[in-house]
Amino acid sequence: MEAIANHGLQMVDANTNGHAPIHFNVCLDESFVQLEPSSEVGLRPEHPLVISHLNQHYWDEFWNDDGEIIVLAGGIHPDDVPAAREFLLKLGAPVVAEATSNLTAEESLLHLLVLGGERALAASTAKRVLRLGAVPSWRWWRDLEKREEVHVLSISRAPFRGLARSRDVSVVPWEMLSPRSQVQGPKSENSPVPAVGELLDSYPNSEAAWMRHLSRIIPSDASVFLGNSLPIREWNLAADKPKSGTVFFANRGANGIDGLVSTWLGVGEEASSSWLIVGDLSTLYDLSAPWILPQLKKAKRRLVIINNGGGKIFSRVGWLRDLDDKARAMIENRHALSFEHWARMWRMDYRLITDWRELCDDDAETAVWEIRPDEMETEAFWLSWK
Ligand SMILES: Cc1ncc(C[n+]2csc(CCOP(=O)(O)OP(=O)(O)O)c2C)c(N)n1
Repeated sequence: MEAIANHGLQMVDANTNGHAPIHFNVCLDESFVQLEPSSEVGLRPEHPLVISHLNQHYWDEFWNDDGEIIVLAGGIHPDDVPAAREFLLKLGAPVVAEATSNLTAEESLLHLLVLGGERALAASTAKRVLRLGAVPSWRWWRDLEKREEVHVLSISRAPFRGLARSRDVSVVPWEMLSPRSQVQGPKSENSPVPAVGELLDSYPNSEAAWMRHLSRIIPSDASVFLGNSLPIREWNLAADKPKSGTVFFANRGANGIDGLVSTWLGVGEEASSSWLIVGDLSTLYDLSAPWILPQLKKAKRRLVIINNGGGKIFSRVGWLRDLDDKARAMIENRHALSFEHWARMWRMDYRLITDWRELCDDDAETAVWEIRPDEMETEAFWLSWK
């Protein structure tokens, strides 16, 4: 604290006598936090975005290794889809594709796509994992941290490994996917598809089932932004195959749930139909985002909030589930807010939808659909899907 005080701490205490929250403005100057690159900071000798001898070495090492291969694909820009498609067809290994891979509507790849998400991954016996695109959102991927015996290679436009440095995880640049890429190796068999469809039929108002309803109503050529956190996972598990021309985006990275509504408005600006499927807490983090609407082109925009009354991802995290209800309520930031007045404030159409049979589109320009999934059905769905 002393160190901070010496470097320009401003304390804004509006005469609260310590009985109310205190706002600290911590002003750090550059010399204190060393924002400038310094010659003393050890930079990696090879930049992962440059094709180099080291990257070639990682690449060869992977393909010269033995063992079945499984591909995890996610976060691939639509412009990069043709290269990914060509490569995957040549490889012929099973692919677990997130919606954001933009590969799930590719007819030519359907025979390679593995459905069933985490469940299919849990059954995988692959000894080599090839990540294509951004860091995957699967729990199974994160658990690779502890599985040193699995050889992981990432092919990505971003240099992030997505697993800790304790693991030998290599990231090679996207450009290595040239048509001349040599790929070979024993392939995993496509595992049988676990039947999620029947469960979704049984619990049609569960959160996962809402993803399927939404995927059926979203038209061709739409731009769809999946907001963190459960919507991404539930969409990957439950959505139908997208209609042709649908493109998917999501934010994966340091900013977390900040600015999701704004990012969606920017990413989908050129689309004639632009959809955001987002959690309630994430929406609450970005309430000022719609200020820009009057400056955007006219388009159909659907801001679909899955309002489950808080950050429910935390009720799906193993060790948190065992906490007492008070602690969980605090971590989830439970609330009973409605988004109606917020929607009206920004002159957006508003609908509250609690039953899947009420879901239908209309001619409104920008509309907020607040979906309240059935909590009991959601719980029952996850208990059965385990
Ligand atoms: C800026 C930021 N703060 C906090 C987090 C931690 N975080 C991850 S998911 C989440 C809750 C999201 O809640 P909601 O949008 O309601 O989605 P749900 O979990 O219910 O699907 C939080 C707080 C984060 N990712 N980013």
